[in-house]
Amino acid sequence: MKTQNWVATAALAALVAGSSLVIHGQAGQAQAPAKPAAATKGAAPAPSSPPITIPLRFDRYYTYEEVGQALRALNAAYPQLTTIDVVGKSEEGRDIWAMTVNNPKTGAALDKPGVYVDGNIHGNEIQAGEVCLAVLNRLLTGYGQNEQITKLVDRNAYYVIPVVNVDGRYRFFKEANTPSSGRSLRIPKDDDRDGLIDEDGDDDLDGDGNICSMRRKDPFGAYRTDPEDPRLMIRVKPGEKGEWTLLGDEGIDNDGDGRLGEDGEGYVDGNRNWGSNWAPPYVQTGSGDYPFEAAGTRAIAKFLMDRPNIIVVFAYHNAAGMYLRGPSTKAGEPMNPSDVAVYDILGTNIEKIVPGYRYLVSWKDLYSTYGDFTDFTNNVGGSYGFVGELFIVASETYRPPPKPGAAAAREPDVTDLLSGGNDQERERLKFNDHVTQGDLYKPWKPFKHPQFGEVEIGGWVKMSSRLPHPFMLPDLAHRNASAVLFAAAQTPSITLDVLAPQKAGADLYKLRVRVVNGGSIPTLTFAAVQKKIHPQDTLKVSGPAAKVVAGGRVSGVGIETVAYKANRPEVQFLQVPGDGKVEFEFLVSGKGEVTVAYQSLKAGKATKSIVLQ
Ligand SMILES: [Ca+2]
Ligand SMILES: [Ca+2]
Ligand SMILES: [Ca+2]
Ligand SMILES: [Ca+2]
Ligand SMILES: [Zn+2]
Repeated sequence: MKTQNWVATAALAALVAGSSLVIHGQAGQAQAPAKPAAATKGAAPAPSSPPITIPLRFDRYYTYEEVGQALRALNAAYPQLTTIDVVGKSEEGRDIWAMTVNNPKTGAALDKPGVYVDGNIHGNEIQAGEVCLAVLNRLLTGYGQNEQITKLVDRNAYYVIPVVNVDGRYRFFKEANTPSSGRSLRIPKDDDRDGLIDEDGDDDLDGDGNICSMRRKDPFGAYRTDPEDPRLMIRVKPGEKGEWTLLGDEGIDNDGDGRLGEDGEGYVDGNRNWGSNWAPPYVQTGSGDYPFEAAGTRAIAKFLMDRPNIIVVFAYHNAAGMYLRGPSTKAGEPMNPSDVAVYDILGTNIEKIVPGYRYLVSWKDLYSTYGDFTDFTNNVGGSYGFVGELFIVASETYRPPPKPGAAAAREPDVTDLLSGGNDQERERLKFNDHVTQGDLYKPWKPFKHPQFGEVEIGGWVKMSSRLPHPFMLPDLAHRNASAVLFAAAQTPSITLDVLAPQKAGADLYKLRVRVVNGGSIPTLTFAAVQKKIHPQDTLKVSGPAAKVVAGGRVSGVGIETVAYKANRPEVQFLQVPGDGKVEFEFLVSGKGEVTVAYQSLKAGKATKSIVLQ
C-alpha cells in the first residue's frame, strides 16, 4: 500500500508500530530479504567505531554487539550495583542480556519494588535499546552524585533487557532494510501459504544497505511529480495525466508468483506471542503457532516469573510518541477504576516529561492486539505496564520562528502524523537537506530492473523515519529514561507504625498497627487483589509469650469499626493503596516482646517490635 503522501506512509508505518497492519498493508516492508548474501553490502558498522566508555554518550546507535559491550562496561564500572544475566538464547543462538541494578547494602533485590524495562522486541525499533541503556547509565553514573538518583537506586531493584529481539537488532544493522522491516523474530514461516518458507523478501538491488522504493515512468500511472519538490509525488486527479507508477519496496519477485516481497524472513511478532489473551494467526497476524513459541519470549517469561517483585513495566518500541496502557483488547475492559487512577498519575506526568508524547489506551486509541507483552505482565505478573512508542517524525522541522506576538508553536504530537501530507513531507526533506546534510533520504536514481526494466530507486533510508537522527538521540534517551525514573519514584514505600499499646485487661493489650504507603503506586494492583493473581500482603503479630486473641482491619472515619477476622487473627491480609494507609487492631494476651511483621511480594518487608508491660 502506497499513497502519494509519503509522510502519511511513514506516519502510518509509525502509527502501526507493533501492528499487524504493517504486515497486512505493507507486506514488503515488514520482511527481511530472502537472500541475506545479497543484502549485507554497505550497512555494517564502520570498524572504526569509537570504544564504548562510561558515561555512555548516546550520540550514535549501538549494534547488538556494542549493546553487550556497553553492559559489560557499566558492570565493570559499577560491580557492586550491577549484575548481568543471560536470560536465554535467541533462535539464532544470540545471548539475550538482562542487567539488574540493586544495591545489596539496602537489601536483596527481591525485597524491593521491581522496575522492569525492555526494548527492541521489534528488531528494527533500535532506539528502544538506547533508552534502556540510558536508564542504566543515569541510575549508575548518578549514584552517589545526585540525591534523587541515589535514593532511587537504594529503594528499588531494576531489571533491564535492552534488546529482546537480538537477532532482529543484529540483522537490522547488518542487512538492508526499510525503516519498518526486520521486525520479526527469526522463526521461519510460510506467510503466504504457498508451501515455500521465506522465499521472497526485499532485495537491496543497488547494494547501498537500504531497502528504498521503486518507481517507473508511466503515463497511465497514479502519480505525478510534486511541482514543489520533484523528489515527491502527488496522486493524479481523475482526468489528469499520470507520470509514475509506484512498484513498492526495492526487490524482485524471487519466486515468480507475481508478487513482490510477499514472504520474507520470519514472521513471528515477538509482541503477539505472550501467554495472556493470545489468539491464533487467523485472528492475530504474527502470533506464532502457540504462545511462547519463540525462545526469547519464553526465556523472558521465566525471568519475569522468577522476579515477582516487579510492579512497574516499561516496554519500548517505535514510533509516534505514545505511552500506551492496556488493556490491549476491548475484552479487557473495564479495567479496575482504581488501577486506571494509578495509570493516570503516571501517564499524565509522563506526558509532561516527554513533550508531545501522548498517554493513550492501547485497544481504544490505537488498535487491538492479542498475545501482547504488557497484557501478560499485567494479567499474569500483576504489574502496571506501559508501552513507550519512541520518536515523533513531526519533530523533524524546518520552519521560520513564530511571528512576534503569535502564539508559540504547539509541540508536534501523534495527531500531526495523521494530518501530515506532502506539506510535512516537504518540510522533512528540507530538514534532511539542511539539518542532517542529506543523511536521511536517497534521491531517485535510475536502475535497470531484471523484471521491470528501467526503474528508479530512492526514498527514505533505513536509519530514518522511525528513528531520530543521532544528533537528537541524547534528548530522546534522557527524557524517556526520566519517565521510567519518575515511575520508579512512585513505587510503594512502606512504613510500619505500631501505636503505643493500651492495657485492656489483666494481661490483655490493644495494639494499633498502621501501614503507610508513601508511593503513588499500591503494593499490589487492584486487579491482582480482585482476581487473586498473587497472595496479598501479610501483617503478622507474634511473640514468645504472647497470643493474638482477636484482630482485624479498622475502617471508618471518626466512628471506627473493626472487622475482626474469624480464624488465625494473628495473620491479616492487605493491600496498601498509593499515598494511603491501612490500620489494624489486635487484642494480644500475654507479655514480653511482640513483633509486627509486614511482608509483600512487591513492596518488600518491614518489622517493628514492642514490649508489652
Ligand atoms: Ca511462502
Ligand atoms: Ca516468512
Ligand atoms: Ca538499496
Ligand atoms: Ca513473489
Ligand atoms: Zn514495536
